[in-house]
Amino acid sequence: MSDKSLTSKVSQGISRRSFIAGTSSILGAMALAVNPTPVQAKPANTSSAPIDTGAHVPALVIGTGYGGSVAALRLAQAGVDVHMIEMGMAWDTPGPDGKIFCNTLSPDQRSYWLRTRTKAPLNYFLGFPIDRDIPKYTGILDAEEMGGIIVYQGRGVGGGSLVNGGMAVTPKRENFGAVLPSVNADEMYNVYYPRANAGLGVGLVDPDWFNTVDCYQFARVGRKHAQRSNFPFVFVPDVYDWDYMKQEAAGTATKSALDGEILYGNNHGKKSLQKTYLAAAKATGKVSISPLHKVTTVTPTTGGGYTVVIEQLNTTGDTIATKTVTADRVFFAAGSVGTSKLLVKLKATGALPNLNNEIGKGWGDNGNVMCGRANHLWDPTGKLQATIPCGGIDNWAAGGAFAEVAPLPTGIETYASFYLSITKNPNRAEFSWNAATGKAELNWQTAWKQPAIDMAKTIFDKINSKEGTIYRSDLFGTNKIWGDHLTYHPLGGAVLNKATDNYGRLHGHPGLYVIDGALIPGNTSVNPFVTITALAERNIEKIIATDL
Ligand code: FAE
Repeated sequence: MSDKSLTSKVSQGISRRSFIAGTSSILGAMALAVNPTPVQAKPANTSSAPIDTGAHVPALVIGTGYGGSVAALRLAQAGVDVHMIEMGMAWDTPGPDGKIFCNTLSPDQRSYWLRTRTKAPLNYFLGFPIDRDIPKYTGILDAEEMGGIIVYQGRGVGGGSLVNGGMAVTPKRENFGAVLPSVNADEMYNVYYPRANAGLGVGLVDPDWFNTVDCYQFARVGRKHAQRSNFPFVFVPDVYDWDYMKQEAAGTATKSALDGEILYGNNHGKKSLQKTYLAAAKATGKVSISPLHKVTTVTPTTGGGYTVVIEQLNTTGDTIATKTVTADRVFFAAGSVGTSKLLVKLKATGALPNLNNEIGKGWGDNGNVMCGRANHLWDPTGKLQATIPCGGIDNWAAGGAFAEVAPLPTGIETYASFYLSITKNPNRAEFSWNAATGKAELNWQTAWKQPAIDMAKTIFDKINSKEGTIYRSDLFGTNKIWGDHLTYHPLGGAVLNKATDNYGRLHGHPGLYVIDGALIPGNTSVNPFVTITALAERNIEKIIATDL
């Protein structure tokens, strides 16, 4: 199928007007027009019957995040029937309060995946812990504790797109060679990044509006401090519907980003995958989704294809049925951690004995580290803060850090500037199978964040010195400056051209593919989901053309 026909087909099920042209760099993105029209598609309805035991499907996709959604849409458009298996909930039905998602400031059972207490990334304020008890439930955000790091991930139909900040950043082209060394950059920047940006509905904040509106005062303070220390401040595209946010600010639409909604889902405004790729996939009539279903085993079937064992869960996480189905092809799109954990288990237990020794390797945290700065009283950051970040400080070339100016939407004036830095941290970890516990483990060490801290300091030590300010030490504990205990951006574990061929085909087992963040060797230099989407677009196009 040609690029042109694929591009034209993405718009089936979604208004073509809702798409804008893609971008090839952060700076280039500043020239983008603001998306004029909100996405028209309704969230994907996942109420079709879940998969039955004994079923046979031509293509089974494990996970409904970025990689899985791209694979499902493109396979369906090529005429293939697809079934997607998702361990999280559908997130298409309002709760008793009339809302699908709960608020960041008042988390209830919907907030966390099978926890009895919240595990907020920023878990202290003024030195006091802010986590609270909640009923155990298959909530939307998983804070998965993997040895020396907590890996935050979205759970539900839409994967990470349900919980993330929507920052949709294409790496600068000069950095791409280090991101995906075996991939042709010309193809990515001419074809697949634009296609991904269009499919995701990426847009840029209106700079004039940004300059005046209360809810971005925190970002304007961030810009002022960056520029006074001679760092470039760049606007960063996002998948939030900026027209909708203007209406929120004007008081003519129900508030979402301006009401603290983000970490546990946005009820309005954010163009999650449910409104873009998954809506288009459902509109083909060839894609079904089984929420609250978790894949546990994949083995070759005698005579060809694969046998897949799936556990059906209830909302407290118990297995209520075990189903066995067969598939001609299986796409691993369970996210970097989900795909890596499955593959190391399947290799070690002999279910997929021919997988190679690269499985589980090359895992990185995208160099994530967070910090806050205490501003002077004449530099308030505003008690109303949009939850959607839209700007960053670029010191990648000189200091190895790209810092997004993040909101602290507490509803009160904090005089704090808050940042998530993506750094060039070179440390990589490996998943392995522990037969005694029956679990996959990751050997990341907390101390491996030190290079990330050092790189972030190239920005914030300088700004603090220039402004006469200090780091906040009350946000991640008592007297703790750095949020070095977590990542939002897990990448790697089944690296492209190592664990797979250069298009995601797993070595040793024809018909098995990896198509998610597990392919990317640990760092994208910016926020990762546009790169995950673009790589999936590239790989599925090749797979459809040559394997089907
Ligand atoms: P992902 O979206 O994680 O989807 C995997 C899906 O597979 C999930 O829905 C899982 O529930 C499901 N799954 C896992 N195991 C199984 C199994 N065994 N059986 C069935 N289903 C399974 O994967 N990135 C950005 O670019 N910009 C941002 O602003 C940004 N902010 C973030 C904020 C937060 C709080 C978090 C958690 C992440 C953020 N990210 C951001 C990262 C981004 O969401 C992430 O890189 C992508 O979602 C990864 O996409 P994948 O397709 O690899």
